[in-house]
Amino acid sequence: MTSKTALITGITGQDGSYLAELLLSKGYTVHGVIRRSSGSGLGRIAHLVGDERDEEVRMRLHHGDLSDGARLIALLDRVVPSEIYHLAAQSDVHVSFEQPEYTGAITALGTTRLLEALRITGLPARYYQASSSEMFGATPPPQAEGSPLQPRSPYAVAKAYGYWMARNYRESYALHTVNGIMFNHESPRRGEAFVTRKIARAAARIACGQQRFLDLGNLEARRDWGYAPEYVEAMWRMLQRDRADDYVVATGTSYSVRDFVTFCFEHVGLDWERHVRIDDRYVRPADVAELVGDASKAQRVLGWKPEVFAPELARIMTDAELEAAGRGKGPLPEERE
Ligand code: NDP
Ligand code: GDR
Repeated sequence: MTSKTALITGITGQDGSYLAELLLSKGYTVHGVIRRSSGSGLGRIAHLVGDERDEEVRMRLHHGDLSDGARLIALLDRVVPSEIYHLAAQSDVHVSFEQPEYTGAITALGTTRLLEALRITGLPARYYQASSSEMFGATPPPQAEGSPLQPRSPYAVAKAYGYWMARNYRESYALHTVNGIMFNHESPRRGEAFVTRKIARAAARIACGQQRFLDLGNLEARRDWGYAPEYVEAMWRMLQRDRADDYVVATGTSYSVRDFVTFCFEHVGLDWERHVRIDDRYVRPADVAELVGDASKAQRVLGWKPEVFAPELARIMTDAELEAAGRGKGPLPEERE
C-alpha cells in the first residue's frame, strides 16, 4: 500500500471512474475535479463517494473546470498531488465538428491551463496526458509511437495540440509528463453516444422489446477496441516509470462497426439487418478509416498486454445492457401481447 496522492480530471467519465477504483485499491488518496453542472453526473463514481468529514475517506471531490486556469492552480496548491491524471476533455469526435471552437477551448487549451498550473506551482508531480489514437487520423495502420499525426477532426487536432504541449513542457521545463496514446477502449460505463455502447444497448433493448431500430452512420470504419479497466492499469504503470515517455496502448486487432454490430446482435440471437438503419446524421464530415495500434513498446517496457478483445468486449457490454434492460420498463406498449 502507498501513501501517494493523485488528482484526476475527468473523474466522472468512463476512465476516471475505473482509474479512481484502481488507485483507491492501491492505497492512494484520490482527488477528483468535477464540474458544478456535470454532463454525466456522479453516477459512475457514486459507490466511491463517502462522507467528506470522515478522515478515513480517501476520495475527495473538488469543483473545477478546464476553462478556469486560476482554479486549477489553487487546486494543485491545495491538493499537492504526486500524480496528476489529466483525463477531462470534450471527448466526442462527432460533437467536435459541431463545436470546434469549444472543443479547442477545453480539450486543447484546457491542457495548457493544467500544464501551466503545474509549472507555476512548481510541484514535483508526475503528469499523465490522455492522448488519443484519433491523432493518427489518415496515417495507415499499424500506428505506433513514431507514426505521423494526421488528425481528421477538430477533436483530433485538439488532442494533437495537447500531446505536443505535454511533450513541450517535458522538454522546456523538465516536467515529468507522459502521453498515453490510447486506442478506443470501451466498457459498460462507456458514454451512451459512443458507437459500441450505442450498439450493445440497442441490441439488448431490441431483444427485450423496448426498442425497434438502431440508427447508425459509417459501418465500414475499423477500430482497435480494448477494455477500459485494462487501459487505466496502463496509465498507472506509465507514471510509475522514472523516465517520462510516450506509449501506445492498443490490442493490435481491428474490427469494423459492422463486425461489432454482428457480435452484439448474435449474442442476443437477433439478425441485425432487420433492425439497423443508416442515418446520415451520424455520418461525419471526415472519418478515420482504420486504427490498429502497435503496443509492443508498452508490452516491453511496462509489461502491459491486453486480455479482452472486441468479440468478448461486445458480449460483456451486451450482457450489462441486458441486465439494465431487465430492470427497465419492459416492452413498448404496442408490442405487448
Ligand atoms: P468521457 O467522455 O467518459 O469523460 C470525459 C470527462 O471529462 C468527464 O468526467 C467530463 O465531466 C470531463 N469534462 C468535460 N469537459 C470538462 C470541463 N470543461 N472541465 C472539467 N471536466 C470536463 O471520456 P473517457 O473516460 O472515455 O476518456 C478519458 C480521456 O481519454 C478523454 O480525454 C478522452 O478524450 C481520452 N481518450 C479516450 C479514449 C477512449 O476510447 N475512451 C481513447 C483515447 C483517448 P462531466 O461528467 O462533467 O461531463
Ligand atoms: P471514436 O468513437 O470517434 O473512435 O472516438 P465512436 O464510438 O464515436 O466512433 C467510432 C466509429 O464508429 C462510427 N459510427 C458511429 N459513431 C457513433 N458515435 N455513433 C454512430 O451512430 C455511429 N455509426 C458509425 C464513427 O463514424 C467512427 O468511425 C472515441 C472517443 O472516445 C475519443 O475520445 C477517443 O479519443 C477515440 O475513441 C480513440
